[in-house]
Amino acid sequence: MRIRQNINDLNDDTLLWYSRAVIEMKKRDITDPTSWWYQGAVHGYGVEALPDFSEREVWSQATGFPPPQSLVDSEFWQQCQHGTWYFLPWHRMYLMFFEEIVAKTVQELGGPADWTLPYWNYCNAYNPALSEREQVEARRIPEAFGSEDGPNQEYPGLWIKERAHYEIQKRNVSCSQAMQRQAFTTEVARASFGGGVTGFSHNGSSTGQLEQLPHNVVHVDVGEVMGDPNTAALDPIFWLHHANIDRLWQSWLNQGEGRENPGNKKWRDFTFAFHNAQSDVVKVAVKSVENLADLGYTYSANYPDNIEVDSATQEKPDALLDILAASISPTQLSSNAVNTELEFVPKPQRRARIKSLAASNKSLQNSEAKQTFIQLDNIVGEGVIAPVDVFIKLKGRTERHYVSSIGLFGLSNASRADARNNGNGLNATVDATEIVHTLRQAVDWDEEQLTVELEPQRALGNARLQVGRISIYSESEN
Ligand SMILES: [Cu+2]
Repeated sequence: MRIRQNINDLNDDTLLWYSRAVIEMKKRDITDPTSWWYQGAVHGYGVEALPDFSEREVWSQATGFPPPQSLVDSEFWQQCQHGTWYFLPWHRMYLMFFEEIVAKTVQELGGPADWTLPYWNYCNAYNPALSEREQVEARRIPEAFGSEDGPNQEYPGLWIKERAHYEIQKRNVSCSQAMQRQAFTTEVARASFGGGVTGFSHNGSSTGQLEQLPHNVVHVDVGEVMGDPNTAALDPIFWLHHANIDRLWQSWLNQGEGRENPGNKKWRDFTFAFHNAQSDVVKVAVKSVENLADLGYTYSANYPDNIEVDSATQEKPDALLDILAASISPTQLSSNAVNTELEFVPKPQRRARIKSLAASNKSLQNSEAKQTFIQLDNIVGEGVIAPVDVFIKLKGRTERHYVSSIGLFGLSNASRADARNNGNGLNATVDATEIVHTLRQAVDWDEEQLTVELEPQRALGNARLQVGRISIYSESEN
């Protein structure tokens, strides 16, 4: 049984052999399924010149570049599943074959036979059992991967020039919002744990909470190569980030209380094709990877119970949601905060009335709070954009209230209409239940004064970003 370890707890040669294997795999030709380049292209491939970032510049470093077009268009490249309920199982399979290929390479180089992928546990930035210093360390790219100043001399294979940040902002590594979700998938709101029901979805828009935060947000906070799905898997830290996401899936199941994988045959029987370490094609069904117990590896630790979930509110996956308000024109983002006023649905047409609760709900328990979601649709743009913070604010007031952060991973792909994408952009849902519940209890609360504010965590540079529609949904009264 392989045990995937927390990278900050390692005290053996795992990273030394990882570094050597990366260097070896980079020598292999881009057409070789066991090469670093081919493995990266299984996730995504593109040679676009984006504002502030050139995919071509990254890919042109590959041995054997440019690849034959037949390979670019094959059923093995550009397969990553995003914005879909296949996000978790596809990435699990991807990691398993990658780990097998690295392990075989390590062995060929004279290393141990049981090389195992470690995980990067940034969730520990919130672990109260750790010291302040350890919490900060948890959300920094581990030092073996180098720093802003260059590679770590002992582990040259683990460095990549194109990273925007080594220290991830604390709000961007919050894992508890995902862990508290109860439904793996839900058609009511897109705020599920594992993503919405879709078919094969290379750049989908039914993103689950685990995929949104921390997954997407960490991708775009590291930025550059990691911030673009067409290059992300070329950064050696990618695989440790995904090992942590894979671990959180199992930890979520272990929490019980009704948390389970979809029983739907469409999910369970869906198959994906990969190459194993012998370069043979292997077809894998989702149901064969849904439980770690069947897979021959496990993690050294689960997501710990001492990290408190953000909210004490009770999720009701079956609740009906009514639309309360929506923006009437697209919101153009700039590097500064942008406030969007919303048009409220006329009251007779609205069943969920936040205001009607205002007077009486001071005594309401959190568990009785009405679920409220902010939905951002049709997010289009170009470039690798920093995480975007979402706030709510009452008109005429200066204080704003943080709701969550979103990462627009895959923005350029999703905004471009071509054979693989419809060009409608990305969507994101954030859970505003807790903050709206608190605000409702304020004396002068008036729901119709509610505005949504969006602010990128860093300047946009030459990148551009537009949110087509912002809307608020709340749980129906009946
Ligand atoms: Cu990813």
